[in-house]
Amino acid sequence: MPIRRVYHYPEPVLKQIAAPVAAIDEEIRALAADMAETMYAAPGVGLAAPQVGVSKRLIVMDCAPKDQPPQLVVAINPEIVGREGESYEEEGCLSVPGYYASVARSEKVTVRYLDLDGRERTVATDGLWAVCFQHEIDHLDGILFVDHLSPLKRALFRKKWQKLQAQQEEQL
Ligand code: K1U
Ligand code: ZN
Repeated sequence: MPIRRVYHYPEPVLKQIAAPVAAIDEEIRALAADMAETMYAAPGVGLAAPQVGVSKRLIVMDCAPKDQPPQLVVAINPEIVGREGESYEEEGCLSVPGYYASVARSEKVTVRYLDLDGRERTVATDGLWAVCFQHEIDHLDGILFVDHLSPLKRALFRKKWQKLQAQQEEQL
């Protein structure tokens, strides 16, 4: 189960609308296993297939608190089927390392998806699970959390990102 490269902004694959998974076969099982390992190694609480360069509708997540056992969720072709309330939480993204910002999201979301056995599941989520589902499903639609920022904050982000990139190039 190799750890895969995480693609960073502004890689074009992060802007594409990912294709539905047509069949849950060995390739999809291997991709899900690699993504879980990549997420835990990062470390992160979620990862979407486009972030490892695969434009398919598959996400992995584990938002269990650190003092509780891991709770890996693999969601294939996930869809938000219900929303309630509003929340405003700070987010990060493994594809935009070093940048954090508060984003307006629904407070609770109900999500329908297929698990790795092809069973349809519907889960009602809140807290970090709800934020993470919205963040990861956005990735499948080519949307990054910085796309939710106001035009002014997005312009500041682009400036800061260019600076971070320049600093990294200096260090190489
Ligand atoms: O999709 C991603 O880029 C993963 C991202 C998911 C996410 C983070 C915060 C709010 C919503 C969605 C991350 O996991 S960034 C890393 C992170 O936030 C984290 C890492 C370790 C422990 C707890 C959080
Ligand atoms: Zn992300």
